[in-house]
Order: sequence, then structure tokens, then C-alpha cells
Amino acid sequence: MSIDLDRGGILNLTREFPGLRYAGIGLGWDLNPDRAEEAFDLDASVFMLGADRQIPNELFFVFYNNLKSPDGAIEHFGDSRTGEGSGDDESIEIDLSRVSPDIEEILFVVTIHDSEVRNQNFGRIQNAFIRIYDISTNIEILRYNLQEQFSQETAIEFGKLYRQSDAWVFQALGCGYSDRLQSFVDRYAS
Ligand SMILES: [Ca+2]
Ligand SMILES: [Ca+2]
Repeated sequence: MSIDLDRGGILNLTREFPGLRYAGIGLGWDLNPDRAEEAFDLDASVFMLGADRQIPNELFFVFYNNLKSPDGAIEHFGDSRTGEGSGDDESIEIDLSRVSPDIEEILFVVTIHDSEVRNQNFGRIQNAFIRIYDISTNIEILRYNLQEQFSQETAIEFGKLYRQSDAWVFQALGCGYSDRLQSFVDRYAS
């Protein structure tokens, strides 16, 4: 049965699911119905961080223009331009066995494309979630529905995977920022 996490909640994936190798990360969101006519494009991105919380090089920043990490561990599937539908809007696949040993943390961020130009923020988004499923069985392992009310935020860290001894642990984050994607690149590639 899938485990529901609240903000800040953690789950030790390796301990609870020892056989897990291919993890699917599904991220979803919907527009508030009253603004559904508007062009509103959310993008999921992944930062693979070393012990210094920096990406080893720019290729460890996986997003719509760099769909695979250089260690072959992560592949980003699809760029939903609308968020239509209740299932995953964007998804990422991870082969946990192939993550570079230099990588200590895998951070999942969702940003609003052209938020400044379009004057958009997460106040108009509802039903946001991140979930993890086992790709080999298609069974959902955990889900974090972002219950928090966001308003001015234009970027949200949905969650992260991090190493703890020999295990991978997931933490639900739900941390909002008034940032563009470039601000995250600046922060994690300084
Ligand atoms: Ca998108
Ligand atoms: Ca959706």
C-alpha cells in the first residue's frame, strides 16, 4: 500500500523496499478551473548534488533541455505544457544502482515557465503532488500531496532523495520560493 507523506516526512526507500532499483518519480498539478484558459507551463527539474550541495557539472542538472544525467541514472520524460489530466504531468525515471557515487542528493524542483513575463505563481495551482513508484511492478510506493497553500511562490522543491549510509531516503519538502529556474541553477552551480 502506498504511504502518504506530509511535508517534512521521510521514508527510507532502501529499508522498506530492498529490491527497489528502478524508481519512477511522478509529478502532477492542475490549474484552478477559473484560470484554465491561460497558458501555464510548469516544469519539473532535477538537481543531482554532491556532498557540497553543488552539481558536479551542468549535465547533472536534468531538465527539459537535458533529459539524461551523464551517469545514465536519470531520465526525464516529457514536458507537459498544460498540466491537463489528473495523473502524472511530468515523470522522471531513476536507476538507483547507476547513480554516481559522488551524488549525495537528488532534488526535485518544479518551476513556472516564464513566470515573470506571464505574472504567474503557485497560487493558481492545485492538486500538486509527487509520488514514487516501482517501475518494474508499476506499484506506487509513496505519495506527497502538497496541502500547503502557496501564493506568490514561483518555484517549489517538491522533495528529495538523499543517501544515508547505504540507503536512499526520500523526504517530502514543499518548500516554496519566489525564484526562477535560473536562480536554482545559480544556487547549485556556483
Ligand atoms: Ca512543462
Ligand atoms: Ca494535472
